[in-house]
Amino acid sequence: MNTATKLSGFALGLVAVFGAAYGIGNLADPVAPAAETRHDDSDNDHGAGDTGHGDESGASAHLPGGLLVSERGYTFQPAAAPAGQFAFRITGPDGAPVTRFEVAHDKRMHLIVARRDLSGFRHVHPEMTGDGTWRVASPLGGPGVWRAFADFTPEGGEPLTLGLDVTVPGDLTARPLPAPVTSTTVDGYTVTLTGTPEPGRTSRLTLSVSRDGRPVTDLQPYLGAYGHLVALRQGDLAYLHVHPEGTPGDGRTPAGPAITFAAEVPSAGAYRLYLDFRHGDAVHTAEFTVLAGDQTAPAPAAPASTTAPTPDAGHGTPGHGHS
Ligand SMILES: [Cu+2]
Repeated sequence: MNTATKLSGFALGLVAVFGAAYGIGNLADPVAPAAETRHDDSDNDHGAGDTGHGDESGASAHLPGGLLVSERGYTFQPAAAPAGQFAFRITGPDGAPVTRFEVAHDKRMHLIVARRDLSGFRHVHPEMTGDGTWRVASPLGGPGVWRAFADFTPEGGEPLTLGLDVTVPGDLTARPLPAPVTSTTVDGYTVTLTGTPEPGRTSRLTLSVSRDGRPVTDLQPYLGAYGHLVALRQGDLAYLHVHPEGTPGDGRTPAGPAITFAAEVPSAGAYRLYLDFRHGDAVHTAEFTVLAGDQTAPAPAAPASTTAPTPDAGHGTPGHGHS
């Protein structure tokens, strides 16, 4: 799994795929020709990339990421840690802790946590000791049940995201999911979203960053990109990690203000989007609630697709007030 392979996937627009496959597996897959043939009649089912995974254990091959604590023989196991720390291991098909991981997006392990009510998102990078134990200052922000996502690639394997519930005891204050918006602020930045995710097909989502009314055009690379986008589905916290189109330093990708993602969500429903971007030598996280599918979602700001006509024009809410 190398960067060039991933970039070719990006160039094909196969950026965002739920679950184990990042849309690149078939490049090394001897059954790829069959996969392409099947793709013709499978109409956008996750894009071409993961239709050829005949070697993956069937049941979970098409699930979104992060729903399973154990998948393809890899298991996300909590480990004892002193107060204020979070520790875990990934055990492999042989039952032993895995100690060899590929670097993906600058890190061998991405740990994302969100409380089950979708509040309190954090994205951190633990350090591994030689016995395969990963440790990090606890990102868990307060009482409640948290979902921890370990996003990694075992050496020589496919990317995988496993999910684990972690309870922080204490009095829980439930927070309702914030209403859908197309603009939000964080740390003095305003981030505006255009585009609407459509279930089952790739949608372009563009996030534009400004500060004090001026577009930010000097975003700093963070983990090899100008932005990282995680989407979590309300209800089960299905996990989607989306990387943007273009790479810093490729000669064609501007350092803002817009960061464009190609995202595919697996179903209609509400999703919480978390955009990590870096500016002023600090990482900021902008959050949005979006609705996908046949709901009263805000209409895209511009025609979003050159293909299918909008099937549900009657459901649009022009002048809905988001701007
Ligand atoms: Cu990360």
